[in-house]
Amino acid sequence: MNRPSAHPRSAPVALAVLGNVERPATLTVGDLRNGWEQHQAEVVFDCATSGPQQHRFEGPLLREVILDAQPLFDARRRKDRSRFVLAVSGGDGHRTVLAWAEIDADFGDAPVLLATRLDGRDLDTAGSQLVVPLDRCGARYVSAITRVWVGEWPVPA
Ligand SMILES: Nc1nc2c(c(=O)[nH]1)N[C@H]1C(S)=C(S)[C@@H](COP(=O)(O)O)O[C@H]1N2
Ligand SMILES: [Mo]
Repeated sequence: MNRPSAHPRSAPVALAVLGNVERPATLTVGDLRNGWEQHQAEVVFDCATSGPQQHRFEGPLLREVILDAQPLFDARRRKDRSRFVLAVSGGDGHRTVLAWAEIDADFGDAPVLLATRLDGRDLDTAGSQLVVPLDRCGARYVSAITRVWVGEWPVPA
C-alpha cells in the first residue's frame, strides 16, 4: 500500500533524536547503516486493514542509537531509566510510544530496530522504519520516521 509522502523521492528522510538527551542528533538512513552494527529480524505482524504481513528488516538496535544520544538519566540507576519513554513519529503524523524499559537490556531487552533495509531494499529515500519484532500488531512499525523524542514521563499535576 502506498502512502502519500511529504518528502520528494530524491531527499533522504532524516530522523531527529531529541528531547531529554545530552547529544541531540539528525541521522540519515546512511548514518544508521554506517554508525552501528546491523541486526536482522524476520517478522510477522497483523494489520487490521491489510491482514498478515511478513518482512525481513535490517538495521541498528534502537537502544544503541539512543544511548549514543546520551539520555539524561542516571545510567547506573534502573528506577531512573524506568521513567523514560520514546515517542516515534512518522512523516505522515502517525506516531507511537515505547517505554525505554521495553528495550533496556535489564528490563524487556526487546530487539527493536531502526531499519535501514526492508526485504532487501535500502530505505535511504523512504526513511527508517521502526521494527518491534515482539508486536503481533503492525501499528508500531512506524515508517518514514522523522523524529524520536526521548524523555522522562512527567508526573501528572
Ligand atoms: N508512517 C506510518 N507508519 C505506519 C503506519 C502509518 O499509517 N504511517 N501504519 C502502521 C500500521 S497500522 C501497519 S499494520 C503497518 C503496515 O505495514 P505495511 O505498509 O507493510 O502493510 O505500518 C505501520 N506503520
Ligand atoms: Mo495496521
